Amino acid sequence: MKLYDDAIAPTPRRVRMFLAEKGLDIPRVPVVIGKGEHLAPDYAARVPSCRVPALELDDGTIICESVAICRYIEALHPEPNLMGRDPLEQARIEMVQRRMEFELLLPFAHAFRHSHPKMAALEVQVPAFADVQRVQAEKRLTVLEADLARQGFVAGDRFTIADITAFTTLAFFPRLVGITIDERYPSVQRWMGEVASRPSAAA
Ligand SMILES: N[C@@H](CCC(=O)N[C@@H](CS)C(=O)NCC(=O)O)C(=O)O
Repeated sequence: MKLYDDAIAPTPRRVRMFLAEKGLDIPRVPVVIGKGEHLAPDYAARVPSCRVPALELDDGTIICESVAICRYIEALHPEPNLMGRDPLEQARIEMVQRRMEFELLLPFAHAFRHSHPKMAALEVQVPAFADVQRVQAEKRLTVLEADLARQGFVAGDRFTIADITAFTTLAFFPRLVGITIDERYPSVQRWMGEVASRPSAAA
């Protein structure tokens, strides 16, 4: 198995954190987005979406999409559990994980991709869309603040894949889109500090 990985981009970091939580170390092949390596013909032949991360199995099978990769890893290495132990918990974690992806990550990612000069080569930028998405991101932060004021982690009382999605989002995008996790978000700050101190955050 090997993981096609970019050291800076937030989505591959989701998989690296997930693997680190499991205590797994899969060989990594760097694909540097900043150098356009994800668009190179040999990578595009393997991974037609030209995105990272991608997991290549020993028989050459490619799995794209960070959550699909995590689900595969979770099935192979169930402990420590990050995606739910029974059908109800799996549904609850998936519910929150999808909300973190669609409602938090995507607004931040769109705001970044449609406004940051470094993304101009990869995106047909629509600055007004970035502005709208920035507002959405701030609104979702407020909801997250309320959630984290009453529970320890994003999906409840224990660390899950939903925390990884939210943490890697908030560790990367806010300053790039002019949003500060400031005193308006004390519970988000508390939780960010706790997740940042987990060994997996170094991944
Ligand atoms: N939904 C995909 C998103 C993958 C993705 O967009 N990765 C970014 C890096 S964070 C990428 O490869 N960007 C290259 C590009 O935009 O051309 C996943 O979860 O794996």
